[in-house]
Amino acid sequence: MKITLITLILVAVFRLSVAQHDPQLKHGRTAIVHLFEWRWADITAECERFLGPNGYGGVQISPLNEHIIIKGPWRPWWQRYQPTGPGNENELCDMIRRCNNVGVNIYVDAVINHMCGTGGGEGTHSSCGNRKYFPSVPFNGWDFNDNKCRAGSGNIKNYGDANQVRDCRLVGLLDLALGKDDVRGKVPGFMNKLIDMGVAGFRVDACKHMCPADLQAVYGRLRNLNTKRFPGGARPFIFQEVIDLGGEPITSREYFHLGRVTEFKYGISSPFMTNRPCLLFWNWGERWGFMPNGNALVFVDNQDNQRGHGAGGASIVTFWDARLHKMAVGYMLAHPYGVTRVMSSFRWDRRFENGKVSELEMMNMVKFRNVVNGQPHSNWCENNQVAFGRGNRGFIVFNNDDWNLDMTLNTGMPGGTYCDMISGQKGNGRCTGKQIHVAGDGRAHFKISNRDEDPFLAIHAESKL
Ligand code: AAO
Repeated sequence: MKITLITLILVAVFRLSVAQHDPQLKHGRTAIVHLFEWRWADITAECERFLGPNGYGGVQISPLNEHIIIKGPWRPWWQRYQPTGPGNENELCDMIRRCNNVGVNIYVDAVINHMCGTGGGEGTHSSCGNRKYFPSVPFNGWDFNDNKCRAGSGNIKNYGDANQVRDCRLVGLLDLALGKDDVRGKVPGFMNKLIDMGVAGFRVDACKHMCPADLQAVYGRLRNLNTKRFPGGARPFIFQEVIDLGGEPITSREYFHLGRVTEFKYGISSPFMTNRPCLLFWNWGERWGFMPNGNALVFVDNQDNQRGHGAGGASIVTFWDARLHKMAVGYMLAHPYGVTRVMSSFRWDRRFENGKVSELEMMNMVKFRNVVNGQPHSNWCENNQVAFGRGNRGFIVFNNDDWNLDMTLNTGMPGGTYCDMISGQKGNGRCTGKQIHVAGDGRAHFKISNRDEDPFLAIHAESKL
């Protein structure tokens, strides 16, 4: 009996430690897109119309829990991050089923650290407020950390104090006592329902504010993925939001064994935002102090830092500078490091969160990433003109200088004529955009004007005529 118990524990720990890092992507797909604030019906349509046919691997959807309604002239996006109870999964079924049908996974943004703000207000489905009473879960006053918090205000004031960060309220949000078994027993139930419906995993919000041991207890209660959609024994993909730019007692490393972690150092050091000599970018990745490749979930910007919330501030490229943003996202999708997430957001007037969703899609670069997956990374650069190859399967060239790029470079690719996938497509045996002729020795001549709308070129094995 004793040996069996030890074996079971070891198997459980091993299963937990290795498998939640795998995004469970299908059919050679490699990239995730964050359809931030998109309605479920629009996501379903996008999966079938665009994401499935163009090789996207998955969608991160916004939190689906019941949430507070912020009264006022406009509904801020962040009201979704103030739960008042579990979500109404029925609205999700169709989306999850139809996206899975076209090879696109669904990852749910799970807000499990807290409930709504103490400001109160009416929830989408139930009331909220500092009474700490949430009948639809149910949670009551005993299920929060207020008695553990040592900060006078009850809120986190000092990120240098790990106890405050873990036991006090993040921006006033009622902090759940996940250290209590009956509290953390209620979280997996909500997540397991989604797993049974066919989701592939979760972005877990505000993990810095939860103890790794508590998260391990929650994740350990998650079922394997639905075998109608995924292989037997497949674990839900977990990517944990931890903002770690150094200088705080809580670090990303504490969460590595539980799943992947968001690497915020990646976005703020995008080659197109730092004026560091390009030669330094040849080993951009772990050698720059980023977390190990197998732990990283990477992105150029996210819903927070494109708005000045969270980390990164002015050193983040966003769609406000579309030219730089497209190059930064193109660089990310061409580069081998991490599991990549493209931000699909919406423009808004800086004064209030309004406006229509407009997609900044990099579908051809997603295809590029799929085609070069697993290939080594070579590098060339001069000033702000950067190029790199991915084995003999792909090559990309950027001109971020104030003058033209006019170079012959060794692509490492087989000779032939290739369609540039930035200025156009390959279709009906011809290129709709620029053509690149690669000689038998792999060398090709590239010309990129610094006045081009998109001053970069990308070719890959499947864009060859
Ligand atoms: C809203 C209102 C609040 C109000 C609250 C309750 O804005 O004024 O008090 O409701 O009524 C989102 C919005 C929040 C919103 C919230 C709830 O962004 O504005 O609050 O919904 O509606 C920390 C957390 C991180 C968190 C980030 C925003 O660690 O997990 O704050 N992000 C997630 C989500 C986010 C969401 C929540 C969490 C809450 O992505 O969308 O909030 O569910 C340092 C720390 C970071 C810390 C930041 C906070 O970062 O290291 O851990 O993030 O400070 O600003 C440099 C430093 C970097 C530093 C950064 C910012 O870059 O190197 O370390 O500066 O100071």
